[in-house]
Amino acid sequence: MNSGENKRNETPKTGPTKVNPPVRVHLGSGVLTGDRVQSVVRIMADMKGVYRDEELRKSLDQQAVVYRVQTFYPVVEDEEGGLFWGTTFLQPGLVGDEYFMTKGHYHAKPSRGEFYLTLFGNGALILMDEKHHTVFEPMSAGTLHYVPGHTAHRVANTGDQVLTFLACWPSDAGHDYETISRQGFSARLRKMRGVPVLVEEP
Ligand code: PAN
Ligand code: ZN
Repeated sequence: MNSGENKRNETPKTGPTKVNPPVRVHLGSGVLTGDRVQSVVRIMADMKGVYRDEELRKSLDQQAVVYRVQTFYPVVEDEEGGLFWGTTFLQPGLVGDEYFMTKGHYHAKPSRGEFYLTLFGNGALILMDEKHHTVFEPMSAGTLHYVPGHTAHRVANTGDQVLTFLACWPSDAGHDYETISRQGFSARLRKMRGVPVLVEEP
């Protein structure tokens, strides 16, 4: 047996992640089931400093669910070369004239991009580049959004039903919430005469 054959028969150090039973995306709801799926819930109390009117936010039910995220972790966090998959369920609602939204973040490894795919509802993907230029892309069932690297991203629910979207991002992307919590986005999405309008911050 030559060395080449020996090498072929060696057990690889890493290999496909076995998931049994398979992870499922329930297409009627977006719910993920299976091994290695974890959930986080964000309630109004977690949204400190996110809205223009912090006093109003504090006066609302602090236990109200704003969004839930389910994530499938086939590899450990920070592993280079892997991917994660998630579903976000963002409730409808307003804090003054601002829609319920996700906290928003840059990736901790800023070059890492991401895909979002809207399943249900209507919303807006708010994107800000590192020069603090902010735009938004309308979200509705079937819209596919590419979040480039070096771009902060946040989603607002502009509709009256739960906004459900799928996401896929690199396992070494990480989440930098701190920069957004300190600086915010350079524009706010506000409901004006019934429609979402991006208003630059002073
Ligand atoms: C998404 C988001 C999810 C929740 O999976 O993490 O929509 O938003 P926040 O993380 O800003 O609270 C994603 O962008 N992952 O990278
Ligand atoms: Zn992200």
